[in-house]
Amino acid sequence: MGFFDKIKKLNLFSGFSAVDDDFYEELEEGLILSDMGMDTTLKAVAALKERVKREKRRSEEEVRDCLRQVLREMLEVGDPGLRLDTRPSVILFIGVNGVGKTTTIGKLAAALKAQGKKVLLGAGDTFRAAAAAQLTIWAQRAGVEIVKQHEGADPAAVVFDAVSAARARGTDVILVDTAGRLHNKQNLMNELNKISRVIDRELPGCSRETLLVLDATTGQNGLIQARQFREAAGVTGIVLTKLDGTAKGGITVAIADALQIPVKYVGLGEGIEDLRPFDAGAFVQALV
Ligand SMILES: Nc1nc2c(ncn2[C@@H]2O[C@H](COP(=O)(O)OP(=O)(O)OP(=O)(O)O)[C@@H](O)[C@H]2O)c(=O)[nH]1
Ligand SMILES: [Mg+2]
Repeated sequence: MGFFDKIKKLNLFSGFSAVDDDFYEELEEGLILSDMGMDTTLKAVAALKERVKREKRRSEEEVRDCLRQVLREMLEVGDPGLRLDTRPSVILFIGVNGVGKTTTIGKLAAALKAQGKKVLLGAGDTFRAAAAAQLTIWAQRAGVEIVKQHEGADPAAVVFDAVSAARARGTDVILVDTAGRLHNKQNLMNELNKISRVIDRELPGCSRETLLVLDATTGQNGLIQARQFREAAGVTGIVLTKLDGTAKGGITVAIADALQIPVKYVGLGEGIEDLRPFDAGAFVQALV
């Protein structure tokens, strides 16, 4: 069983008898039900019609294959890899509360360590005491170092400390956790900007990723969040969590298409192994 098999296959071809208007209508409904959203669904179906006609496809398997290709092209909107060229490089994790930021950091720390990289976690979520405690557990599980301060500390100061520690210790990658919830949205955005400025100042020219973590089960709501964060924080990639067991995998295409930001990782469970680099080909194979 491949890793992406944890994604539920969409039931899109149950009523297939021929490529006709009924088929396309049902397909549209199926895609919308999978949280692909109206705009992206219409775009995908139009592209499929065009392709099926051009390539004279008829059988269910041929049309299925065309759909896979259409979705794959819509998913490939940028480099899905991480840019980690400098020592240290920095990856900032942002997103609203509960989406899976801290868990994703733990999983990614373990994966990067397994690649031979020296990893340091920065506990930039100082809003709740429990946040640093949770990240500490993940640091232990992954066998990596962590820099933290007391509850209520300035997250930018934590990042400053993490950068200093990373320099002193020859760390390859710093993974920075952030708070998902603050007193209000403006506070949150100001805080992210401040963190960003500290990184710019302390590590000019460093490789840097800002990964927006989105919970796949929140559907189109995730898109709204993504738009807000994109404007405020210069997102370089998406991590889509909780794709395990949801029949809403279409949200992945909606996000890539609507935001034109590459999905870089997907979370398919709560365990340390349950994170994978995003592979559009394998993903559409599992989805369709
Ligand atoms: N099924 C499943 N659960 C996940 C996945 N990723 C995270 N979770 C769970 O989602 C819950 C929230 O995860 P956290 O990592 O604490 O989320 P967070 O974004 O750090 O939340 P805040 O710190 O409150 O902003 C936890 O119970 C995780 O185990 C995933 O890919 N699949
Ligand atoms: Mg957290």
